[in-house]
Formats: sequence, C-alpha cells, structure tokens
Amino acid sequence: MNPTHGPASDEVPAAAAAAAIPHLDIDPFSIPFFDDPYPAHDEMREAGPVVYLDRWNVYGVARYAEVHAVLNDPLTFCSSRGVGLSDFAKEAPWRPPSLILEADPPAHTRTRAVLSKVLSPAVMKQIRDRFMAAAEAKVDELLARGRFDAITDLAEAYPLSVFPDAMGLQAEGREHLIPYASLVFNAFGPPNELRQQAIERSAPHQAYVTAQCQRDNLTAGGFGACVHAFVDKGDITAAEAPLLVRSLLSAGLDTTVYGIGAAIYCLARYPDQWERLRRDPSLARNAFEEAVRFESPVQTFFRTTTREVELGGARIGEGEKVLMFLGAANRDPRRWEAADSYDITRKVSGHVGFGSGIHMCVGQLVARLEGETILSALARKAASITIDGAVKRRYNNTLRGLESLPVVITPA
Ligand code: OVV
Repeated sequence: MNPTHGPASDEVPAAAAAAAIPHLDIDPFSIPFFDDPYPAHDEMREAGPVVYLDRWNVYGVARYAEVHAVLNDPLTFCSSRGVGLSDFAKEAPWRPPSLILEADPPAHTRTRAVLSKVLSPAVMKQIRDRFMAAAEAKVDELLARGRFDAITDLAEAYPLSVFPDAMGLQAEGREHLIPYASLVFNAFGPPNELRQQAIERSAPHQAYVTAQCQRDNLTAGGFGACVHAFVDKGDITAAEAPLLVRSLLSAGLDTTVYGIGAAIYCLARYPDQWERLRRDPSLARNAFEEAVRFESPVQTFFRTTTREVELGGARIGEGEKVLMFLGAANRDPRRWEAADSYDITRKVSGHVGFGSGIHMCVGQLVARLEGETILSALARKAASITIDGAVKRRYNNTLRGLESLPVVITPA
C-alpha cells in the first residue's frame, strides 16, 4: 500500500471504504420534474456518482461516466428483469417480455443479430430515396399551409408517412401505433397515474399490434416480412418472429416522432443554428443527432443488478434497480463543453441518447435517416421557422417531448 495516497487503512477500514450514498426525494416520474428536469438532473449529478431515490427505492446515476459504465456492463446490470421499475423476478410483466430489449446474452445475441440485419446499412440504401421524396413532399405541403402544428403535422405526420409502409403494415388500424408506443414507454415507469391509465386503456392497442405482427398481415419487402424471413433461414423460431416485429412497432415510430419534434423545437428556438443549417444543409444529420443529445427523447431506462457491485465508489447489492438518466448524462458538464447549448456542429458522438453497448438502439439508422431527410428538406426549402402560439408539453414516464408546437414557416 502507498501511504501517501488515499486514506490510511487504520483510519477507514477497507470494508467501510465505499462512500455513503446520498438519498434524494426527487420523483423523476412527476409532472414538475417533466416540466423542468434540469435543476434535478444537476442536483443528482452534483450529489454524487450514485444516488438513492427514496420515492421509488431505486439507485440513480446521472453522470455520464456512471451511465456509460452501467450500459457497458450488461451482465452485472441486466435487462432480463425488465428495463422499467418493475422487477420481472418479483412481478409479472404487463406484456410478454421483449426478446431483445428485455433479454441478456446469450439469448439477446441471436435476436439482436436478426434485427440488426433487418435494419442494416444495405436496407437503408434501398429505402433512402423513398424517405427523401416523402420528406420533400411533406415540407412542400407544410410550406403551402404556412402555419401548422410541428408536432402533429410534422413530427408525427412525417414518420407516419414512411415508417408503417417501410414495416409493410396494412392501411387499416395504423391509428393504434402511437398510442401503443406511448403505452409501452409509460409502462417502464412506476405505478403512477400515467402508467396505470395507459395499461387500463391498452387492450385495443395490444390487440391491433399482436395481430399485425403475424406473418400473414405483413406485406412483402417490409421490415416485418424481413424479420419473418429469418425463420426460414433457421435464425429464429416461428414463435419468436412476431415478438421481434412487436419490438419494431414498440420502439420504431414514437421515438422518431419525439426525435424529430426535438430537432424542430431546437431549430425554432435557436435561430442562429437554423441559419447555419440553411447555409449548409449537409449538417442535417448532425443537427438531428445533436437534438437527440440535447433533448434526449428517451430520458431513462432501468437495469437490475445481478450481483453485489461497486459503482463510482458506492456499493450496490444484488437485485437492485438502477435508473440511468440518459438526458442528464447527455448534458453532464464533466463530459460536454457548453452542455446546455444546442450546437449543430458539435462532435456529438458518444452521447447516450441511443444508449451504448450491446443494447444500443438497433433502429438508429432508420431514426437518423428520418431525421436527416426531414431536416435536409426543411433547410433547403424553408427560409424561417418561428414559434407562433402556446408550446404544450406531452407527459410520458420515459419520453420527453411536446404535445403541441405551433409554428409558421416561410419559403426560401
Ligand atoms: C428500445 C425499446 C423500447 C420499447 C420497446 C422495445 C424496445 C421492444 O423491444 O419491445
């Protein structure tokens, strides 16, 4: 032992060396928190590398280093006991667990490989022109209107014009897609009103999604049919395929709605960044990525410890829930210069808005394609985008975004 470094062993017994964990009474699933999470994010980051949230009896990590560490140790911080508050080892899940999100290696490895191939760079190349044409048509339509709601008429309307078709879904019943996803993301939260109400009203949305995941209901050439084709190759069973399609329907639409909504909200609030994008529309992809860092549409996920573990000097026992604040990590001043500035030329790689490690968003290329195409079309065709009315927040236990963003756009 080096006596000049750290506390002497006679002052602090080795077994007691783990730092005391600050207990905080923050409720990260409450309306005041959703309205303005940033002071609470700062309080959690400053309190220590690991905190304990008494309201829900969970550990929390809000600094970049610990969020990244938890995401990259998936065997210690597992997903198979659920990535919401509910511990599947103690409580029955509200729906059959996801075969990718709520799975650990080795089971996760095979299902992940399949969805990774379904949403590969080669597949993006095939759909890119269609997505770009749809983005340009949407922007032309909105320019003709001038005034519209950037959430419903753009952030929802654009993904709805490309993603369900790319999946190969039937025309009927698509109105269930956003309510179903909203339910899934509310269900990761604690048993508050948002979660309980969403589950109470879930039956028609669940029935729709379950039916649409069947092979017969998915048209040839889409992501859904592509998942089922891996049954024929022997990579997955016929029983697994519908559940993997369900993952795409759960995570593939509402997330991009919130991501595009975040980007439009940023560009409308920060006109200097909008002007930079107009001058160089090739920045569209980075402008979208920076919006994912800045707003972190997916704010949180939980993990569950599979053993006693030391994290940031704190000891956490087995079977504990750890809440990762992705949005706080993405604005941690320890990691980011001018963390609270939206800067479309920032080197944004390393943000955890899509997660990190083996569970990092398998659909990230589709998300970026949608984000890039719609921001590129806007940058080329519009001269200005101005907020013109009351901004209303939408409340969800996991997703951060708006209900309404009235804007006016003018043609270039
Ligand atoms: C990343 C994510 C969110 C919600 C649902 C799923 C995945 C899923 O696999 O069902």
